Amino acid sequence: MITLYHAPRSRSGRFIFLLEELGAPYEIKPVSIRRGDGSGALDAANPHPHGKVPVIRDGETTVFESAAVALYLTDKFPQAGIGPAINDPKRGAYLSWLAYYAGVMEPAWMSLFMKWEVPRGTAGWVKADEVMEFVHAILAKGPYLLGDNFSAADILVGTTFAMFLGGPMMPKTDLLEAYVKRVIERPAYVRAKARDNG
Ligand SMILES: N[C@@H](CCC(=O)N[C@@H](CS)C(=O)NCC(=O)O)C(=O)O
Repeated sequence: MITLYHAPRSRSGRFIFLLEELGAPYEIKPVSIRRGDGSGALDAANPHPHGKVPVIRDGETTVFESAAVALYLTDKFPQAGIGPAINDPKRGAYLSWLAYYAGVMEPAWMSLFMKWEVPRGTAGWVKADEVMEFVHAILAKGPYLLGDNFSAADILVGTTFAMFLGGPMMPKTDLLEAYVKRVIERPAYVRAKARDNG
């Protein structure tokens, strides 16, 4: 049984989506988090080192950081086929997208949001428009980041677009809109949304 530490309307909602896709046995443990608007509080029941979500527990194992949680779960429940296994030719692309999401995409969007200059050669990530150009080129070959295979990388990227596409950080295009639609029309997303809101 996987325990997902979850706060409504946060990054942990994506893991309800993933767990539903995987058909994994799971329970949700609601925790409070400190919100950007100053509401909320640290929760002593949350095992995350900084009081954030998502975190999962699997027996004695604790995993935090979205990309790590995604990889752990898709490796643990391979039968769903949404995380290429170690010898799959798409494994490298899968790992790259998970790391790229955490290490390049999120910092790029946050830099734009905070109006931080991204110095080429030292920042470790690139400007948001370069990220969007790259994602666009990959999805033009689509329909998913790994081509024909929907993966947990689409859960991270697709749900982020679902939330922010059309805003100042992510200009809307027909191609990206169609991608978001493909991701959020999945029955597992609809079930997860109902659990997140309920
Ligand atoms: N890099 C982390 C970010 C997690 C994160 O910042 N989660 C937010 C909710 S969307 C949070 O828990 N914020 C509470 C806080 O910063 O104390 C991941 O991807 O898992």
